[in-house]
Amino acid sequence: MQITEQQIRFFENFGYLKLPRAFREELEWILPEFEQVFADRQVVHDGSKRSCIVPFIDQRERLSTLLDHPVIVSAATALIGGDFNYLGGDGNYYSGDTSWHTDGFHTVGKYIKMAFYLDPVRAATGALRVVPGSHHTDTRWEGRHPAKAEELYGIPQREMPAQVLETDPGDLLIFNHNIMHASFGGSGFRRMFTLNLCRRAETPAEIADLEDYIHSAARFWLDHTHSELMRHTAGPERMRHLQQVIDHEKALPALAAKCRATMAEPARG
Ligand SMILES: O=C(O)CCC(=O)C(=O)O
Repeated sequence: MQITEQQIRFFENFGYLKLPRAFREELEWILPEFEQVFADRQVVHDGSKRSCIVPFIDQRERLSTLLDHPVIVSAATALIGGDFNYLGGDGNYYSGDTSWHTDGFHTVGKYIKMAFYLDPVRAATGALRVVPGSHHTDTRWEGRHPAKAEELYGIPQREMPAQVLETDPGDLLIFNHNIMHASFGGSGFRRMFTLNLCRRAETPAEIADLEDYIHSAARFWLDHTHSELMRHTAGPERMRHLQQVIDHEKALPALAAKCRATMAEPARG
């Protein structure tokens, strides 16, 4: 599947892209592998609050190969360049609504998320919704503040003008980390996992930003961004997407140790 020039332009301008049925054939192994990660980690989700495992695809050899998958590689290459970095990702059983937020806010570099929703999700049942264009770094635009919908516009958050990205299992969603996103009405058992990727950092400002991102994984009590399994099963192509992160994560073990000493449990997102 090649990403077209029009899709690249759409992503640049609106901050998201949907690739319908991109992983339809792989679903027959992705679904049991997803469940197996939760079983292996003995995480029993009871629907009352989000269950989250980080990094996620790294937990299983076969899931790790998603990073080598032609759709992932060609989409990432088109959107952020062929020497993109893999930054880990999460696997979730979501529970209920997710209010409006961004995944950080990067004024340098380019950070994207690829999301696999493993249950059909519609507008009223937990489909991701985005405020198109809200990833642009002009922070003066008040459309970037849907979390203040009540205060700014006198409407509930779920009535903010937004694009609802309804998906079926096998579809792939890609969005810029800066974009405002949310979901409403999802069940207590909504399954989804992600890969976070960024453009290779080149300038000192981009490298500092990459290090900040890497260090933020301390809240998950991680000493490394990627698992041993992910690294040890990597061929040279995959290593291209791991190496810059490995080179810039030296401070992570000490930061994770501090989090272990001060937090009751690893963060859930
Ligand atoms: O699906 C959801 O409820 C939210 C997903 C999300 O916020 C994310 O992956 O960053």
